[in-house]
Amino acid sequence: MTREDLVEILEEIAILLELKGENPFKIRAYRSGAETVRLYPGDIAALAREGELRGIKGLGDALQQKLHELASTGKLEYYEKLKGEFPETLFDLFGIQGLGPKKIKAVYEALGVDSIPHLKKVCQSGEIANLSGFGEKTAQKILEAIAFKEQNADRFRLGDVASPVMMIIDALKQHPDCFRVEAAGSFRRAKETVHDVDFLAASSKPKALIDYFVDQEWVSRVIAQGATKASINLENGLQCDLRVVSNDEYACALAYFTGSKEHNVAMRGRALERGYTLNEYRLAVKEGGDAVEPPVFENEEQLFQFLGLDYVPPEMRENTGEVEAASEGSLPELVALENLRGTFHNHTTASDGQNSLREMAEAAIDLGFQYLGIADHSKSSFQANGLNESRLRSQIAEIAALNSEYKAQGQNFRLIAGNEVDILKDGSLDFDDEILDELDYVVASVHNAMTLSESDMTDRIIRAVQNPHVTMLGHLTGRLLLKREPYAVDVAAVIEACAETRTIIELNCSPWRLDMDWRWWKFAKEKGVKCSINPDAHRASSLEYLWFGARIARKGWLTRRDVVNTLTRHEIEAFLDLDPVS
Ligand code: DGT
Ligand code: CA
Ligand code: ZN
Repeated sequence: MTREDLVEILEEIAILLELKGENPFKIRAYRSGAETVRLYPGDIAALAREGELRGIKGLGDALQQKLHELASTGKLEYYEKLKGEFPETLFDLFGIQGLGPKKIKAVYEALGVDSIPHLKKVCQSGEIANLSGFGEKTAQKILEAIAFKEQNADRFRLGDVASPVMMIIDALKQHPDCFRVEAAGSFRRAKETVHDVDFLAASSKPKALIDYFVDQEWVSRVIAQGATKASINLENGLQCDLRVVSNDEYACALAYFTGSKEHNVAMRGRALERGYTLNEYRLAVKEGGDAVEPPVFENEEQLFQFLGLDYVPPEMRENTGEVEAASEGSLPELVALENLRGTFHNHTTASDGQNSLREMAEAAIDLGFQYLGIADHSKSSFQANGLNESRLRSQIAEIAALNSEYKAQGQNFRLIAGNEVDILKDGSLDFDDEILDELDYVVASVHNAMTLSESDMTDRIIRAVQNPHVTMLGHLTGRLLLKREPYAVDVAAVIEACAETRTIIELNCSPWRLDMDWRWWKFAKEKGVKCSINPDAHRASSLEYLWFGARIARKGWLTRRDVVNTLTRHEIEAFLDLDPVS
C-alpha cells in the first residue's frame, strides 16, 4: 500500500458514507484524514504499517487503526463491508470526469442510477436535466466525459506499461532459445498511450519460447496460442503479443511491427520505387523485376541503408516527413537522455512533494545532475499546500545555504530557486513582481478555472507568458492522460506568444501528462521556442520520469540545442543570469 492507495481508500470511504447519508462529521473526518495522509511530510505508509501514527494531528484513533489495518494487511474490512452495500458498477461512476460525490449521490438516490450505461440513458432521455443542480449543459458534459472514457477504455499510459514491459523482456532474455527480443509497436515508438504491446523475438525454436511465455506467473489469461505467436493478458488487463521469427527475418519484422502503419506504408512505397516489395518478413525483388537481390539484414540499420535512407529512430516513425528527411539526409540528430544535465519543476515537502529539499538535491546528485530547479506551488494552490511570500523567502534562503554547503564540498551541483506560480483566472500571476524578482526562475502554470472558453483561456495564458519574470510555461494543456481532457486552448497561438516573449515551454514528463503533446514540438521548434524537459517530480524517485521526457522530446524531433536542460551548469547560470554561489 502506497500513500496514494491509502488516500484513495479514505476518500472512497467518505463518498460511500455520503451515499449512505451518514453523519457529516464522520464524513469530514475521513476527508480531512485523506488530506493529512496526502500531505504528511514523512513516509506515512511505513508509519501506518508499523502502527506508529500516534500523535499525528488530524488522524483520530479510529482512523489510525484503519490505516494500520490497511497498510499492514492490504485490506480493510470496514471498507469492504461498506462497498458491499452498493452495486459494484456504481463505482465506475467515480471515474467519470466532472461527476463528484454529490452528483453521484443525487443521481443514485433520485433516479437509481448505478452504472455508466444507466447514467448515459438518463442523460440522453433528459431525465437528468430535470434534477436540481443539473441541467442540459451538465447532461451534455457528462455524455462527453462518458464518450472520452469509452474511447480510452482499452488504452494504457506509457508510464504504466514501462515496467511490465521491462520485466517481460528480462524474462524472455533468460530463455536459452531466445536470440534477441524487443518490444515493438507503439511502445517502441513512445506513444503516450498504448493499446497493446507487441513483443518480437528471434529464435530457432519458436514453440519453446511461446510455451515459456504463456506459462509465466504474471499471465492472467491466455487469449490465443499458436506455433509462433501468442497473446496474453496481464493482471491489469494489458494485452501482450509475442511473435517469434527466425533470426534472418528479425530486422524486417522489427521494422514492420514497430510501425506505425502509416510509416510502413511510406516505407513500402520507398521499396517499390526501388524495385522491391517489403513485408513483415523480408524485402524481396518485385516479381519480374531486375533489381539486385537484397542481402540478409542483420538489423534495421542495414535495411534502411539498403533503401538509401538514414536510420529513422523509432520515435519518429509516424509518417510526418521522416522518410523524406531520411532520404535527403536531413533527419535531425535527436536529443537523448544522456544529454540532460539537470531539470526544472520539482516539488518538495514545502508544498505537496514527499521529499525534503535536501533529499531531492541528493537524489539529483546521485543521478549525476549538475543542477536541480525547485518549483513548489504558490499560495493559491492551497490544496497543494502552496507557499506564501514568507515561506517562499525562507525556501530561497534554505536553497542558498544548501548551495554553500555543496560548494564547500567541491560538488559541481547547485539548486536553482524557482516556483510554480499559479496563473490566476485573469492571467495575472499569484505573486507580485517584487518577490518574483527574488527568484532564479519562474514556471507559470494553470491549476484552476479550467473550464474557461478557448479564447479566454488562450488570452489568460498569453497574458501570463508576457510577464517578463516568467521563464517557462508549465503543462500547457492541463491534460491528464486517459483521465482528463486538455482544457480548451489555442495551442498554436500560445506557442507563438512564447516565441515572441522568449518563454520556454515545458515538456512535463510526468507519465500522467506528457504535456505539451509531442505533435506540437516541431511547430514550436520552427518558431524558435525552447523546451525544458521537466519531471514535475513530487518525490525523489520521480526524477526518473526524464526517461519518458527524453523519449517524447525525440518524438517531437527535438535536438540537443532545442532543450535547455542539456546546458551545463555554467551555461544555465549564464542563461538565467544567476549570481555565483557564495
Ligand atoms: P497500439 O497497439 O494501438 O497502441 O498501436 P500499434 O502501433 O502498436 O499497433 P498494433 O499493435 O495494431 O500493430 C503493431 C504494428 O504492426 C503497427 O504499428 C504496424 C504493424 N501493422 C499492424 N497492422 C498493420 C497493417 O494492417 N498494415 C501495416 N502496414 N502495418 C500494420
Ligand atoms: Ca501495439
Ligand atoms: Zn502543476
